[in-house]
Parts: sequence; C-alpha cells; structure tokens
Amino acid sequence: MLEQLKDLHTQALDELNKVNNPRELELWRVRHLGKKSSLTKILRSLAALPLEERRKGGAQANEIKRALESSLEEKEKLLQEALLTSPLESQRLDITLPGRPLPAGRLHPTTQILKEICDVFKNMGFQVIEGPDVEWDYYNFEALNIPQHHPARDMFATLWIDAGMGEKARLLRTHTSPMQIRLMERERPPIRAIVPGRAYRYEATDATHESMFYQVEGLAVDKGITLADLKGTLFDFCRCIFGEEREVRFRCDYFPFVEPGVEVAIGCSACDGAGCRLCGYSGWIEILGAGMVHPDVLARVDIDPKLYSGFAFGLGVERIPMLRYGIDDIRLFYSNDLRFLRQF
Ligand code: FA5
Repeated sequence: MLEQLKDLHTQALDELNKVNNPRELELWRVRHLGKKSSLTKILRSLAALPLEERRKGGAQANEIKRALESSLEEKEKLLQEALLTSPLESQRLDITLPGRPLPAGRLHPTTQILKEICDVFKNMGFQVIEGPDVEWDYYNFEALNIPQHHPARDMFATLWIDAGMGEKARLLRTHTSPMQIRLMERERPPIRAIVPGRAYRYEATDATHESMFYQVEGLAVDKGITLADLKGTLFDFCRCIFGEEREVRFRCDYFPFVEPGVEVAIGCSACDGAGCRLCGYSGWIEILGAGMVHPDVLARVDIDPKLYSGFAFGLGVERIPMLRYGIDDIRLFYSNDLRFLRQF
C-alpha cells in the first residue's frame, strides 16, 4: 500500500505540473482529492486493515493528502498571478514607438477660394449674405427684366422643378442674381453686399462649364454710384486675387437686368494669352458679368431710379483657381478625385 501511495503522489504531482488554467486545476482536484479519487478510496479502506498497518498507512496517506492540498493551493496562487500579469504583458505599451499619423482633412479648393473672395469684398465694406438654391421664376427671371418668352431666357439653360407654371414655377437658380431682388426688397440703400452660392444650368459640360458651379453676386446701391465705381471695385478685386501683373479685360456685354452691361476676362495663365484648350484659343477667360442695375429693376423693388443707382456683378468662382493654378478642366472640382483635391 505504501508503494501505491508513493506512485499516487508522484503521478498527481506530474499531472499538476501540466495544469495551465483554473478549469484544468479543478479537474485535477476532483481526480486526486475528490470523493471518488484513489487516495480517498485508500483512506476509506484503512478501517479494514490490522492496527499496525492502519497506523502506518493512515499516516502516510494523510501526509500525501496534505502535501497535495498545499501543492493545489500553490498552483492556484500561481495561476491567479498569471491571469493578472499575462494581459499586462501582452498589452504592454511601447511608449518609444513613433505615433501613427492622423490623416488631416482640408478645405475643398472652392471653399478656400470663396473665403478669399469674401475677405477681399469684406475689406471693401461689403456684407456677406446667402440665399436659396431653389428659386421662384419671379426672382430668377421675371423681376430681372426677363419675362416669359423673353429670348434672354436662352442664356440660362434652366433646371425646372415645376415647368410651365409662370411666375409661380420653382427652379434651381441659374445664377445668384435673384438675390439682388431679395436684398433690395428687404433693405433700403445704401446697400453693399455679396452673395456666395451655387448656381445650376442644364448644359453640356466642358473644360470651363459645369452643370453645378459657384458664383459670387455683388450689389451696391446708393446715391451717385457710377460705372467708374464698378470698374474700380472689380479692378481692385482682380489685383488682390491675381496680382498686379495679370491682364484684365473689361468690355461690353448684355444682360437684361443691367444697363450698360459688361464682362470681365483675365489673360489665360495656361498659355499666357497665346490660346489653348482652356481659354477656347482666345487667350482670355471670362470670370464675371456685371453692369449698372437697370432702372426698371430698381423701380420694381420701390427704389427710385432718379435718386439711386447701383452696380451688380456675378463672378464665376471655380474659374479663379483655374486661372491661378492652371487647372485645365472645371470638372475636376466635383469629381471627388482625392489626388486632385489633396493638392490644395
Ligand atoms: C450671369 O450669370 C449673370 N447673372 C452675371 C451678372 C450679374 C451680370 C450681375 C450682370 C449683373 P453669366 O452667365 O455670364 O452671367 O455667368 C457669370 C459667370 O459665371 C461667368 O463669367 C462664368 O465665370 C461663370 N459661369 C457661367 N456659366 C458657368 C458654368 N456652366 N460653369 C462654370 N462657370 C460658369
């Protein structure tokens, strides 16, 4: 029996060495110290032995039981420590590692140039106002001297929301000029305001034309405003944006809501005026339409054209970064190509 007890002890310790987690430890406890374990069976069978054998066997069996119990306790402690330290080990932070770079976003080139344009005009005393993208026919056309069936409607290929409903029809504004009327309806002169915003046209796109693009409308109404004020303001603007050297062309144009009407073009930066795809081989890129507010438009919003005069302009926003950076296709702005956008 003594031999058998020794073997039991050695085998139990061997198995304990291989135990790796609390669950295995519990199984080990049941196998070697539980009610059905060989050790417990031996302890129970002692009663049937002669006194001397019972004494020796009992002492030995109890000693092994205590030894196994204390080995069990030790192992329990070891496993618990390992349970605490192993996540600390595996999740240890190496504070000497360089940090991961955080990709920084940036403003869209249109947003950047809009901010720049607004700053130039704010410095000249203009306030910045916004208006709705969905407009009434009345504001987009009628109040701007472009009644139903006026041929000038063909200048603005329109995206209609309710076509054929006259003044009450809604549309996506084809320019920011309707805001001239909204501004003059709610404010009395002196007025000096710019309106940045989107415009929409139902037209085939090409290198300089998009179906959605940005404009900045400008309006100044006061006593004694002349074409010279318009010219001075726009030349100053062009100098601020393009520098002293760039050529600026100012010439007549027609818009029903101004009289006289003008357009401003800038010498093409891609070809230095020699002619290329970007400027339609003319050497110039038109950036804005402008003029003196038509007396009929002033009268329509109850501003007396005999007392007051004003100028207005509508600037194509994307054409400015195109000229400045030699971007040869406006469609790049809204095609969401990060390789293009990340350059700004
Ligand atoms: C107008 O939109 C007039 N409302 C401008 C105006 C305002 C005249 C106030 C007089 C008084 P025009 O259609 O020419 O005019 O457009 C003005 C500018 O917007 C153009 O010079 C051009 O730079 C830009 N633009 C026009 N159509 C497009 C387009 N499809 N894509 C990109 N830019 C455009």
